[in-house]
Amino acid sequence: MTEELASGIVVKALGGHYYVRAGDETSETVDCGLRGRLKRSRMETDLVAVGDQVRFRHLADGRGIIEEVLPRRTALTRKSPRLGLEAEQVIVANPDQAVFVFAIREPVPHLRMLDRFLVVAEVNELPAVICVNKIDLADEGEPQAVFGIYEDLGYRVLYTSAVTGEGVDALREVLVGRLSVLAGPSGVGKTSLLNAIEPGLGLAVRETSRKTGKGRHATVVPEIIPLKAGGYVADTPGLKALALWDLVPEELDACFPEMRPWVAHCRYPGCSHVHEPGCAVRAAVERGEISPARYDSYVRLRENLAETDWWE
Ligand SMILES: Nc1nc2c(ncn2[C@@H]2O[C@H](COP(=O)(O)OP(=O)(O)O)[C@@H](O)[C@H]2O)c(=O)[nH]1
Ligand SMILES: [Mg+2]
Ligand SMILES: [Zn+2]
Repeated sequence: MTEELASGIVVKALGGHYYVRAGDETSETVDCGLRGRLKRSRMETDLVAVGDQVRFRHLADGRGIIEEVLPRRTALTRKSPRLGLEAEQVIVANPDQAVFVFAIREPVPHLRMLDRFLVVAEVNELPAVICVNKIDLADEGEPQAVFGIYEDLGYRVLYTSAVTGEGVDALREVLVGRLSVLAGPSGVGKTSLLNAIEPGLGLAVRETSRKTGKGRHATVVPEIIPLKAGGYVADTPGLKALALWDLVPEELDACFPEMRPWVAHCRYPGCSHVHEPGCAVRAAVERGEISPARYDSYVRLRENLAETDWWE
C-alpha cells in the first residue's frame, strides 16, 4: 500500500475519534483513528488536538487513520496536575491569535479579567486582539477612554457593535484565514458578533460550548468551527478555560509588557514588585508611567499564583 496520504486539520477530537477536514472548502470531515505507532511515540504531550495538521490514510470503509502529526507552530496549553508537572494538555494546537471580547456596557467591562486573559496570551506567546463590543450603548469617546490604555500597550483593539454593524468588517478581517481562540464573559455579544460575521457561525460555536460543558472537563475545547471565508474559531467555554495553568509567580512580570523595561532596574534581583524597597516597577507606577489598575491586576494575579491549588 503506497497510496498518497491526504492532508488535513483536526477540527474535533472526541474519545479517540479525530475528525479531520481536508484543506479545501467543499471537503467533508473524515472520522480518523490514530496509528498505534504514533500513540507510543509522543507520550509527553497530547498526541493530537484540535488545530493539529495531520497526514492521514483513507480506509475502505470511509474512515481514516492518522499516520503523521505535523509539528505544532503554536499551542494553547495547560500543564495537567493529574498527569504530573511535565505533562501538558493541548487545548488548541496552532492558534494564530486570541480574541478577547468585552462589552463597554451591559455588562460593565471586567478589566481584571481582561488582564488575566492577556497574561495567558503572553504566556502562550499568542498575539492578542481585544474586541470592545456594544459601542452603540456607550457615550462618544467612552470605549477609547476605557480601553485606549491597551492600545498604548501595543494590543490591537477593535470597537464593534453587533447591533449597528460598526467594526464588524474589521473583526471579520481579523478572523479570516486564521485560527482564533475566542474568549470573553457571557453576555458581551460573542454569539451576536459571530452571527454578524457569518450567519450561523455564532450558533455553531455556542453549541460546541454547550456540548463541552457536559460530562467532559470544561477546559477542553473539542471543536474548531470553520469560517466560510477561511479560518477557524475555537470557543473557550467558561472562564476557567483560560486559567493560568503553568505560570510561576516569578514569570508574571514578563507577561506585563509595560513592566518589562523596569524589572532590570529593581534593587533586588528576583524582586516581586510588591513590597521590596528600591523597586523600579512601583516607582514607575508612582510616576504614572504604569497604570495603577494594571499594577493592581499584577499584584492580585501574583497573590493567586502563590496559592498552591490555583489550577482547579
Ligand atoms: N446594544 C447591543 N446589544 C448587543 C450587542 N451585541 C450583543 N448584544 C445583546 O447582548 C445580549 C448577549 O449577546 P450574546 O451574543 O448572546 O452574548 P454572548 O454570551 O457573549 O454570546 C443579547 O441580548 C444581544 O442581543 C451590541 O453590539 N449592542
Ligand atoms: Mg454566546
Ligand atoms: Zn521590583
